Amino acid sequence: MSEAYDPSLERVHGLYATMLLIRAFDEHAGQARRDGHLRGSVHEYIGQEAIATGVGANLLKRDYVSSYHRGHGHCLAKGADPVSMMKELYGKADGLCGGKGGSMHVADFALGILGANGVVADGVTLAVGAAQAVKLRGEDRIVTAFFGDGAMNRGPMLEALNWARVFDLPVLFVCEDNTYSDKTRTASVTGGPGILARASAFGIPAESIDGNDVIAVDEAAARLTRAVRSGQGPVFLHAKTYRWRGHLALDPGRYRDAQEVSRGMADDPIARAKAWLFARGVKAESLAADREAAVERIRSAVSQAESAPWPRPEILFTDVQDLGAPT
Ligand SMILES: Cc1ncc(C[n+]2csc(CCOP(=O)(O)OP(=O)(O)O)c2C)c(N)n1
Ligand SMILES: [Mg+2]
Repeated sequence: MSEAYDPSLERVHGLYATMLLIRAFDEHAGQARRDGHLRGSVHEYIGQEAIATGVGANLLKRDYVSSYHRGHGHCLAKGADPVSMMKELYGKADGLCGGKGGSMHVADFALGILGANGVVADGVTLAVGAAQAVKLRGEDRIVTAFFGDGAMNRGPMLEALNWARVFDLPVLFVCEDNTYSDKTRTASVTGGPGILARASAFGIPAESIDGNDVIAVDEAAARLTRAVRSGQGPVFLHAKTYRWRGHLALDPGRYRDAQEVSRGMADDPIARAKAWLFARGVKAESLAADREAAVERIRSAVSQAESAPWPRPEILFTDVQDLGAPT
């Protein structure tokens, strides 16, 4: 960690509150899917909150982010409204995407959120395309691409890394390494010396951090976003974490060793930030109240989403592209 980085109590407290909001959102989303209140795929981000939170805290409203199927945390950390997001998950008319996207396609262009994305690694190529537009137009913004360890084994990922380097594009690549690609241990299907080596092979500066330490993520993201903003081209952050739940809300995840899961869950990014704050004098009651406030905010978002109107059937035929002409 660099000497200059010394986060204030307020900053870490804010990071803690964001992580609580993300966790409360996904605790509800996962349960609502298991209870049959939501349709489609829901991928919980539980256990990985420090990454979106620490990176998001260093992004500006005008910056772009692309996300992937496990995307709720990235959208919330970039400032998406939890009520509009929850309505989107429930498929309601005034959800962020009019109820047409659902969990895997939340987007909010007004906040630079280019979208979650169900196709592994495709959000990354989208981010690089956006970064090329930013550079061609001479705009003062950067692009962050969030993706999983599994994405590193797809062809478009390698094209994206190459393109970003060749054109020195303003991209922060953030690989969230939660050990798994669906039901497969990623290491068992990955050749060569690993993720960092792959990014480095394209000439992109790359580093690994403890992705469950929100302070370490914030420090790295502050430094790396500064580097990207200065025009030096792409950088790559590899953040180690662990996926607490099954791949999807409906996956009980029984293919994993119970001891491994308990070890993973013992390293809780929220508990770690809480301990840091407690050691510096923040009262236990105040930290518990933060948790209750996040849960209450999500409870309210859910009740608004439940009572919101459904889309009209006619919207099925809007936003449809027909031979290049939007109809
Ligand atoms: C191109 C493509 N291939 C396969 C899938 C099916 N699939 C969905 S998620 C996933 C695993 C992705 O793993 P990772 O990128 O590590 O993200 P994580 O789910 O661990 O967050 C796979 C194979 C897909 N959605 N897209
Ligand atoms: Mg993974």
